[in-house]
Amino acid sequence: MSPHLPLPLELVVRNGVVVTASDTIRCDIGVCNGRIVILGENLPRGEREIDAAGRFVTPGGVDTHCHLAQPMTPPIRLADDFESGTRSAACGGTTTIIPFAEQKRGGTLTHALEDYHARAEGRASIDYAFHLIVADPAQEALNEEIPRLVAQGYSSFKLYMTYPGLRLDDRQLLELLAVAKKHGAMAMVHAENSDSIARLTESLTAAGLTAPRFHAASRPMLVEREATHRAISLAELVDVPILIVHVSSSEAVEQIRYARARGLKVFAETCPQYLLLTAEDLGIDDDYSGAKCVCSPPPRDSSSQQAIWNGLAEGLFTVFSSDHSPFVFDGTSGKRPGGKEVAFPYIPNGIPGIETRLPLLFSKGVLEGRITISRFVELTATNPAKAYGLYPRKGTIAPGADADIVVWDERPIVLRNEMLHHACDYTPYEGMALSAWPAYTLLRGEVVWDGLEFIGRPGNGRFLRCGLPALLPQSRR
Ligand code: DUC
Ligand code: ZN
Ligand code: ZN
Repeated sequence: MSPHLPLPLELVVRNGVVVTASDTIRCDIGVCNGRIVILGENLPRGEREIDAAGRFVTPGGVDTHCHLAQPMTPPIRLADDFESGTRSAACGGTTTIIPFAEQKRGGTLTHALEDYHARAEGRASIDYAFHLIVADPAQEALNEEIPRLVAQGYSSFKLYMTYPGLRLDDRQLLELLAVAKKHGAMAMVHAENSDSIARLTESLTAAGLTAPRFHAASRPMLVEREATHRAISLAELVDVPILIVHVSSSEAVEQIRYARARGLKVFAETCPQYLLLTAEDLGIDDDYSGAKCVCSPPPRDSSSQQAIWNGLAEGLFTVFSSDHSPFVFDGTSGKRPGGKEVAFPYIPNGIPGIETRLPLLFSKGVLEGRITISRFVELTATNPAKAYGLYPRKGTIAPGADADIVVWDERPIVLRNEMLHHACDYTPYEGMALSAWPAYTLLRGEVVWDGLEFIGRPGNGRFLRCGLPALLPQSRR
């Protein structure tokens, strides 16, 4: 035993099968002051003990794409604020999130951040950082504000190629990619071709094709493929890494493969909805319940699902996030704005998934043999932490890391919305058979979920300043 080991240990997680992105080791984990201080066999008794009893133990999940408390145009409102959203995350094994602080056109990023900090303060029960959403790249933002914010720990920004109010043109994208290059930030890109979507939407609605399922027809794979290719090309021109978020389709996967084959530093993220839902979940007739699965990009078909699974298994994807963007189905503030069934262009985009992200991938990916458990850890914790400069404090189980830990319970579960802790009134995965759920989630050594109840505390989540991305070993990025 190391002579410098603080004794007694505050907590020992004993007899687990501890998994990191590279190893699977049967050992105990010793924790002091909320940090892991030792991994070893037969550690001395701790002040508190958790018996992992031979079960898998993985790093707390790092969900680097979720939307909480983001202001919307009334009556539309996101179902989850920082209190319900982080509670839900913790109960599904996630201990760090990076939601978005969205700049409004005419407003500053600094103002957006002040607003989002106030929304999180006193409410978050797990740790959090912020990505910026740059909607108004004026010279002041490009030359002064973004560089200052990157240095202050906001080292990633999302760029939208679609959505009124957010969409950037190619020149603006190039300017922002150049800023990312100069200051070492990570540019995240929402890749869909805006004008194509607008034209298709107009033709569909003019023909009276307004049911939720036509959302998928208004954003076919081609619009994602084209925008993905363009984003890759613009990043190549500037010579900067990018991360393409929520990749949904086999055609976008082809573009990522193309980029990798050219040796470009193009990273990709995907989400559970693109593995487990298809366009049929938006309705095979004009049933409005398909609105529950309206998100962008939309779910595709079984061959896209397979292409995404292949990409996850092979290491083509870097990050697996939830894109949690919850809107209630009933009531007036969500999928039925004002209490009415509306034409698909007016259905708020997004689905809940912050709590189900890890159990879905663990069950359908690891336990059904599609990905290894180390790959699961890499996709859900290690790489997200590296991509946004939070590693090795977050995203691994190693001495010096925060003691953010999940102990897995393998048992049959039928997923029901009533089991979940978000403020949304449905899950798109209702009735799905799972084979595991976290038995414990620990945040900095404190149990926040004990398999039955949320026992975290709003306000206990800490704001994290992100360093520069560290996905590429050979360079500072
Ligand atoms: N698409 C996004 O780009 N963001 C939130 C939800 C969605 O469906
Ligand atoms: Zn997006
Ligand atoms: Zn999103």
